[in-house]
Amino acid sequence: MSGSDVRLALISHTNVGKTSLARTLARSDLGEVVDAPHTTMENSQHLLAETDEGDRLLLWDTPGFGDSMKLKRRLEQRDRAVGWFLGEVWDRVTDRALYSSQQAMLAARDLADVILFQVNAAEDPEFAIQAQAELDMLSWLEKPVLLLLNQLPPHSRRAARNALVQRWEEHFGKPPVRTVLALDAYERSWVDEVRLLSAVAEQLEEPQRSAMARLIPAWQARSLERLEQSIDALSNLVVTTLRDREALTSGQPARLARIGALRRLAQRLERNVKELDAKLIRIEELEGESARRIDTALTATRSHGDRPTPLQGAAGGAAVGAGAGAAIDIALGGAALGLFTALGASLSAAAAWSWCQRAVDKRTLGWSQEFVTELLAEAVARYLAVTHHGRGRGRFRDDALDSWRELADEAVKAQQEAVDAALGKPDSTPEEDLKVEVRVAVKKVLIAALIAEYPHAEWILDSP
Ligand SMILES: Nc1nc2c(ncn2[C@@H]2O[C@H](COP(=O)(O)OP(=O)(O)OP(=O)(O)O)[C@@H](O)[C@H]2O)c(=O)[nH]1
Ligand SMILES: [Mg+2]
Repeated sequence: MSGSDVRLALISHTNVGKTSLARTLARSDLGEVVDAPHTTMENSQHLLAETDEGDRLLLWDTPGFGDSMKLKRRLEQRDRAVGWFLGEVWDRVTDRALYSSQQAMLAARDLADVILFQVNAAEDPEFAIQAQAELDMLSWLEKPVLLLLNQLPPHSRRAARNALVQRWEEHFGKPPVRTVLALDAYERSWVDEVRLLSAVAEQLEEPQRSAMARLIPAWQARSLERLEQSIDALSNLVVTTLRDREALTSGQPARLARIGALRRLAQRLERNVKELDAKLIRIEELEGESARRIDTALTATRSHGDRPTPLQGAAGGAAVGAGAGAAIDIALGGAALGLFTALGASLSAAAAWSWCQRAVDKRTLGWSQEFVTELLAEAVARYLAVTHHGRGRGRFRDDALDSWRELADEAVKAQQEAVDAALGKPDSTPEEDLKVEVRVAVKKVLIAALIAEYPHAEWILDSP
């Protein structure tokens, strides 16, 4: 075997988020994460990726720097005696800060080819004096440093991230820092991860540069495999929903028959959406669940929009005196809670018909194309929320969902033609063809969303 090791070390002031990022990148609940200084006390190595050629990508989690300004002053007084400092024996209990700083410097000096230095992006770079002192000390080791911004404002999209990167570049974009990247352990995506690895590759010499050229495609291939599996999951939901039919019970007043059929369709849909969430979470190797019901998700996102969507318009018009939420409730499961009896009568034909339409035989009800298009956007938002959820944050919760809906809507709109073509004729298209066509459209929408968020990453989305 002719492979090489590429070694990365996570270094930062204590409590910035090294272990959280290590968990996210290694996809495992390694180490200890606590909101307190000096939680991690020893250097530990984790395997991120390997190749058949015997290359290994290794990540070191390290204890954080303690009082770095004081330490730097002391080292400078001793004529930059890093050797002295690293040779001392510090008590890990009584000299926690010095012991941790020493471990960090040892890892940076002896265990790393590239240093990943994290800073809390909530700090103002102009006043980040601890980080400056730490970078000064690291610069004595003459190793390449990548500056990673974490703890970004929740749900920061492209423009906000770029602005932060630019501001930190202005202050820290000089040696030893080679590159500044936004990489939040809670909300990064696999596209960010591949970009991080390619930034690492740029800093390496042979033979590690070649090792990285083999490790990156391995990482990328695994990520793209997850993307393909997610596309399958989304496509299945769309095809199932497009073809779902419910018979109108005969002998009932027309409106009651329609509401009954709609309710049964909605219950199945809710189950299928939960199943989609569970699948997406499994594909990303996370744990957790989506607690929210599909009706809440569909209505909550609607109410933020400034344009009334077909769904909102229909619901608003339908529920005279009852409110849009109630109308949706009635249709999508509220009935099961007994609201049906109380409010059922206020559900007008308009509401039911905007989501549903009679099939050609006039005796069965199915979802309308408009509704399935809404559902597709919702499903894309769910994919984006799950794939951005970093393991460092623990179990998946769907509170980031709404923040992805706008991007999902735009991506659907950008691919409207493909979406319309795929969803337009569910009854006249053979099922196998329908599956293929829907899959093509879903993939186009997902890629459009990812490229809108990561415009410089088109190459990452191409198969290696
Ligand atoms: N919002 C946000 N919070 C984070 C992130 N990473 C870590 N945190 C929080 O920061 C705190 C410290 O996280 P750790 O991962 O333990 O930090 P560390 O750098 O390993 O800390 P030490 O081992 O003590 O030096 C925790 O409360 C985390 O929840 C991040 O990317 N985003
Ligand atoms: Mg730690």
